[in-house]
Amino acid sequence: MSTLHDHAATIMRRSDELAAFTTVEGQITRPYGTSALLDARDQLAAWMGEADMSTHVDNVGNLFGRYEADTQSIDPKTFLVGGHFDSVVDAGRYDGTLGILTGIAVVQHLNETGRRFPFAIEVAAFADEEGNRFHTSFLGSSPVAGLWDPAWVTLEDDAGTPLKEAIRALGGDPEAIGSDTIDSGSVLGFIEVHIEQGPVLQDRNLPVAAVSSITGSLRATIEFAGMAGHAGTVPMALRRDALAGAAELVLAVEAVGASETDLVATVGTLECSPGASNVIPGHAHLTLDLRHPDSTIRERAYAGVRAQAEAIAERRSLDLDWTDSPSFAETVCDARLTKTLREAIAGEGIEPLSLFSGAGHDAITMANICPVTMLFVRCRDGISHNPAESIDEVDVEAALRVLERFLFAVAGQR
Ligand code: HGY
Ligand code: MN
Ligand code: MN
Repeated sequence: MSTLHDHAATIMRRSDELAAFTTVEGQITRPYGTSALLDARDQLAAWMGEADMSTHVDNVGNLFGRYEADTQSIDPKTFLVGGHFDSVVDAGRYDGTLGILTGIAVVQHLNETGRRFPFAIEVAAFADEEGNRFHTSFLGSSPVAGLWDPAWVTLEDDAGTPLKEAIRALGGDPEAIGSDTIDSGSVLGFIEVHIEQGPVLQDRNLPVAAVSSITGSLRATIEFAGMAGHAGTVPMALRRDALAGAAELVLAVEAVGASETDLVATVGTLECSPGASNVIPGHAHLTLDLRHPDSTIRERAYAGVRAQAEAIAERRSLDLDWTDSPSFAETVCDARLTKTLREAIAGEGIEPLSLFSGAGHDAITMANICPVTMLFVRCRDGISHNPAESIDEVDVEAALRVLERFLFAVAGQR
């Protein structure tokens, strides 16, 4: 029988093993719908099986491992523990996967010690949270939480591959996704263990903290079209340089982000074509990610960026194509569940701090069908969305202890 100390070591090892599932050698890059994602899912399913969970996959490609309730419980409800197993480009190895691996480890520990609850535990492994490939958010958890938009099946990635094809590559039926919503009456709650992705826990010398609320975000893909031409012969005054327009917008976005406390605004991708040193760029394509916990401020800032894009296009005689991407609203974690989580943290002798999350998480969508909470784990120097992402095994052990104690407390409340 393994202790939670042993399980923490297993999680560190498994995190390394999952990191090997990548589409780009030498990186961790695991977008939705790829064979790397499929292989990672198979590996997770195998680990779920070792923990005595039955597994199933839904149409969008999420994997669920179910650990049944005790035999006395008639018509038991489910408590969901989860995370995501897609990644950003050149990612770290803990963002998302930690929530799945801690869920599996706690279930395995419960199973090894012969304990079950008056509810089933399902470990939810979401197939797409980052949304990098199709410029989405929470593609995996959206249908689960009843927030699937059927129009999304017409989305394409930057190479023109339809989302439908990516769904089928994971074995799903694009037309059936809408029917995969979990009945909210059957779910008691959702918890995700996630790296903090910020420096506060390190600064406070704490291993874990509860999450009080999660920011909201607005996103767009933006295209400027001008006129490609000869870099040596077209006079400056006659140019319609799409990249120069995009460059102006990048700086405008930075200024908007800096204009208000807690507002952040990022251009994370910028591409131009045709892309040759002696050709004036005729097209520029960029993405906007803008966040603030208050929707009024967020929407005002977003409208401000759009107005600046329009003004730049007008002044430079460029065509502007602005497309709103799926965005997410700010979410407050459930007060009762988060109180239970704080008590579990205190029960482990750790000061029960609550943190705000500036990153988006599947708890946002899951809050549509059940109470949600999150446990943050300290990460070194707050670095995330970066291969240097790093956590300590001893903090993972603390997270496992808190998670298990939390589940016992939820069971005690039933
Ligand atoms: O973008 C986010 O906040 C998250 O990491 N998906
Ligand atoms: Mn992330
Ligand atoms: Mn994440």
